[in-house]
Amino acid sequence: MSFPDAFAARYRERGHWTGARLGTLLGGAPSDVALVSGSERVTYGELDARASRLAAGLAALGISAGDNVVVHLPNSVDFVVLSFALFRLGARPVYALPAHRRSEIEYLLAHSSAVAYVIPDRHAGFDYRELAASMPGVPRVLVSGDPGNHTALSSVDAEPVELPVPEPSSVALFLLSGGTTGLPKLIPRTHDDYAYNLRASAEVAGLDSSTVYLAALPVAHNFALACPGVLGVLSVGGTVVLAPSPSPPDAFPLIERERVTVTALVPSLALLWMEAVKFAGRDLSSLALLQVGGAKLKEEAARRVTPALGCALQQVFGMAEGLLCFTRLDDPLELVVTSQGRPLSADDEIRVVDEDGDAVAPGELGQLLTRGPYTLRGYYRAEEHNARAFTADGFYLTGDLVRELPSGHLVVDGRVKDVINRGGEKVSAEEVENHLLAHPLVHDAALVGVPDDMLGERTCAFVLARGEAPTLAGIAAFLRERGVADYKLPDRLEVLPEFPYTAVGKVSKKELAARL
Ligand code: OOB
Repeated sequence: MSFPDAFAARYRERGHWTGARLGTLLGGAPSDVALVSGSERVTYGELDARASRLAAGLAALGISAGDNVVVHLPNSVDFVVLSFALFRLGARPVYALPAHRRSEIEYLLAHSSAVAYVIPDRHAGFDYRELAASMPGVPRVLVSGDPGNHTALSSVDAEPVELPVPEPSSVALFLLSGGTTGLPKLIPRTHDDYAYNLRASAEVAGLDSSTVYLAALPVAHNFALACPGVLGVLSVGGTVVLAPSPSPPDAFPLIERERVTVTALVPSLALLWMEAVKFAGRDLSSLALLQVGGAKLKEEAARRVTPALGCALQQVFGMAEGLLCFTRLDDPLELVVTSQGRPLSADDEIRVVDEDGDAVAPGELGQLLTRGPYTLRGYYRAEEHNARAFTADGFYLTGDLVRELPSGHLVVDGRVKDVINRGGEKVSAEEVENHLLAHPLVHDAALVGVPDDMLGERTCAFVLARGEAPTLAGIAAFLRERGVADYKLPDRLEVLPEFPYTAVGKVSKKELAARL
């Protein structure tokens, strides 16, 4: 589903959509350093040349505009080169997270009718080649690193060729939704809308060619990819330092060595960094800005960021579906620590509504609905779900409960969607419940969020047993066997004789949560 003509015309007229294509958004001079990964330094000239050669190589394999490719790479030079190659080809990366496993990947490959699947050899102790080999019907596999029995990504190489230029209004890539029902939905992002997303984000974060950005979170996630993330930094000619993980032992030496100026974290990692910095003995003085988002940053923690890390804080409330809210660099400190920012674009439209869909009084809590120049109009191949996820006039129902301040800033305060936000990683209750129901000892299951100081929330699986009670270890092993990503495994298990029900006969998750 694309943007209606009248809206597209408006977004062009207002200068948001410029006709830019993502494949050409490299803002540095050829000799400037674009990427740093371990001991490797890649200049803009090299990045540009490598992307062109890879695009030509992919074209020679028969991959062309409109084809979908599942990209399952960690933070690496190949991730960036491949992304630019696909953008130039008009082929569309479907960005899976490194933590995803067989259950998620099988679904993504099938649902997107992917023509190729790109993996690392090993990452974080996991062999992705074995994962690829374990899936029947997997399309062509390309491996970054040692290919084993598959094809090496490095062998996909050809003299650059003239390629048809993609339409700016066409889909450039797919992001995954945190999932409100069952498996993740695919979010189509166009060249027009995503180019605007990253350009406006770069501006609001104050980036320029002197920026050194540490990509600590997975770059397959919208936040580290384009808010402003890797793409935003490259578009203004800055340098991206790719961290293998966001842990202080990996990240701090990189900040010190490369004089990193900006990075982005989820709240649980910000808390961890604020503790670790006391004992790390590392010089983080180059850091000027820390963006925090993905889950709610508590006010008390927000107040500690600048004293602990010596940098400014920018809260980011965003979603892969589009809408991004940022606190501004010149906002008063009180707003920066107590709100989740205000919309990025003057043309982001916001509605805060009650259960009947009617606007609440100004300042009251309600569900956030939004429409705008970089917010999707429909998920990919999900007609039925789209009918529920959008209003008739195209507003997306975020599932988040917010309060709007007179300044236009939003305070996020809960949600109506059945998703548990585990330190920024979104766990769809329905998806996990479906896996639990397949367990031979589980008669019924409900997954509920439990407040947690570090992660914000953890998960608790409530189950009704079929005879013998299952154990947490048994459940975890069973879900792993089914190929479910580790972050979705329940943190806690409670076996009950029966569930509490609501008046209409639904399992009362509210009451279950209250029992913990
Ligand atoms: C980001 O994107 P997603 O798609 O993984 O998750 C979106 C959801 C939001 O609907 C909201 O429920 C929650 O994550 N969220 C926050 C938040 N930022 C995201 N809840 C409270 N406070 C915040 N600051 O998480 C994402 C995408 C782009 C930039 C930043 C985060």
